Amino acid sequence: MSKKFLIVTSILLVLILVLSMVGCTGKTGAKGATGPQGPEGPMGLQGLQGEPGLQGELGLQGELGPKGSTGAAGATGSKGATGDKGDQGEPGTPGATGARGSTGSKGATGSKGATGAPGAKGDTGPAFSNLGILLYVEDGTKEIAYVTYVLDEPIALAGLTELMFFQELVYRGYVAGQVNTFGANVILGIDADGDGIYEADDLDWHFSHDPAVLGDDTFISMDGASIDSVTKVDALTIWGWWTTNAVGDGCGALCITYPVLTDPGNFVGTRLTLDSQICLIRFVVGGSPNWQDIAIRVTSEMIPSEVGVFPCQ
Ligand SMILES: [Ca+2]
Ligand SMILES: [Ca+2]
Repeated sequence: MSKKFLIVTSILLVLILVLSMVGCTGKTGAKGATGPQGPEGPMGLQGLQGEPGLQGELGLQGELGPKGSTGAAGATGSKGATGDKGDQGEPGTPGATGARGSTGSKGATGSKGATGAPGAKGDTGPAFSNLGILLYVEDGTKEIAYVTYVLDEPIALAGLTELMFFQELVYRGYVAGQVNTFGANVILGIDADGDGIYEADDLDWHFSHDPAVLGDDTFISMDGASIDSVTKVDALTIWGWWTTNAVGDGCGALCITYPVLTDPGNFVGTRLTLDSQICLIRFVVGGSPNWQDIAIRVTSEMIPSEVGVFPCQ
């Protein structure tokens, strides 16, 4: 705008100067009438764009808005996962012992059981003649050879009605001054105190005559019948049965045949009674000078429990 204005102004001044120079030569005429107004000049050029203005200041914070209404309740949540198993608790204190209950009534007697089947037949035992036992002593003052038969059930004195055996002289040495003709002796072990146990060590007693080895029991002994070759002996008919005295330190002088032993009158001064029970039977060789370097075989129908020589060698 201002540039266009300068150009118009300059043109006007130049025109005025030229007109002045022309006038200087004549008289100055009358002042001309005012010319008509010139046409409007063209529009000036647009000015350059101004610089950007400075940034305005931050406005003030608005006031707090109104409070909102309460919202609707939320939906129920899903069930939680199961927790880990807890540790085991401490053992509880034992309870007090209960009182003992009353005794129940006695039950009825049961019925008798059925009779069992018969047992199998046992093996046939050895033949009578094969049961011989050889009894040998070198010096009967120091030893006794024996075979023992322990009875399955004790037998009362009066209950022994037979005691038969064979004896055979197998060997006999010559010993100066000794008769050496006795056969085997028989010993009956007696449970004198009735406790069911035979406690006497009758073999030891033949040498010791010590009451202590009898315990509370005793024995009865048959002195041997004489022997020459083979002899059948019915022991209960042999004269010469004896037992210990009541104290147990010597012989009770019976010296009778066996059946008389059942007479209580013969028990005086001994340990025997009518109730005395025989627990075992022995056949023996030895126990006195009457047996020297002699071997005798005895044979009976009883089954031996033990064979040996006392004292053990
Ligand atoms: Ca006894
Ligand atoms: Ca006893």
